[in-house]
Amino acid sequence: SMQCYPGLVLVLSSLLGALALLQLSLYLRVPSRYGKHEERLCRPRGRLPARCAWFLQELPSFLVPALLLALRSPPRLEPLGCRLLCCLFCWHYFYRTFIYPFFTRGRPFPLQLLFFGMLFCIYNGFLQGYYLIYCAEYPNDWCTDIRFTSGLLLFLLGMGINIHSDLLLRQLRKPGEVTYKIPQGGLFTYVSGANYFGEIVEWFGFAIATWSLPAFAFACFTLCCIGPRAYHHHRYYLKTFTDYPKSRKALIPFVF
Ligand code: NDX
Repeated sequence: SMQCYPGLVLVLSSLLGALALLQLSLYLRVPSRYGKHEERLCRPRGRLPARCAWFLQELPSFLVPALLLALRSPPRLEPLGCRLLCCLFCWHYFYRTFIYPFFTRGRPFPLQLLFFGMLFCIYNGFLQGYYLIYCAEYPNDWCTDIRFTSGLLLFLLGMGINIHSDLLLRQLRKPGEVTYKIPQGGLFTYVSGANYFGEIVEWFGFAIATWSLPAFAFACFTLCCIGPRAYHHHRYYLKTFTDYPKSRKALIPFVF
């Protein structure tokens, strides 16, 4: 039966932090090669339709913690907080796995990145789920703690921004279309990476609500992964559209 090994959590979280730094060093200069940053468009081999790719890639992030939650043994009478927080994580990935892919109008996704993406989702799904279900301990009144309530609020706000922004992006294309247009409306009025901004706010909210090392490491990973990508999107738009709104920032409204 499984139990908590604090050393394992520490090692896995540190590795996630290191992976965040690796991402930052790799993707600050050149963007990761999918979507609008893929150079060779007409190479149908080695890709999967966006729908299958995002489904497969994100599935472990839902499945692994959901299974850990369902099959935990020995049963532990953990405070409500742990299960609730684990459910929040699963809830995001339920959306990302079972809803987002079925509406996406994205280009086919490179198999190689899909492979790494899936590995990452297994790793992170395990770390977050394992920590919350086997290790985390919260006082019984955690649900009224300012960290829990403010974190939850940020999480929900971020998720709302992320889902809304992805919807706005999707509506830029008719089914079957693969061209890029200038995103308009919602937070896109202020930033080029509105969906990324939402996702980053979401995971920092989650980190505050769980007040845990694994969740802070994941929030940093998210920042280092899609932060640079927002900057590259921004540069792409400025280069491609001469009428691109001048006051729009890359990631953080009014700042950067
Ligand atoms: N999946 C997270 N690293 C990633 C996939 C790539 O969920 O080797 C991280 C995630 C993975 C990455 C994942 C982990 C690290 C990897 C990386 C690849 C390399 C890297 C594996 C797992 C790696 C090391 C070295 C450490 C091993 O055609 P299209 O696709 O461009 O169409 C797009 C469309 N669109 C437009 N349509 C019309 N006009 C425009 N102007 C348009 N602009 C965009 O909208 C898409 O269909 C859609 C969204 O596009 P985009 O580019 O804005 O978002 P995208 O990057 O595709 O992300 C989609 C959502 C978004 O909400 C984002 O917040 C979330 O997923 N996401 C994405 C990446 C990571 C992540 C969240 C996280 O870290 N939490």
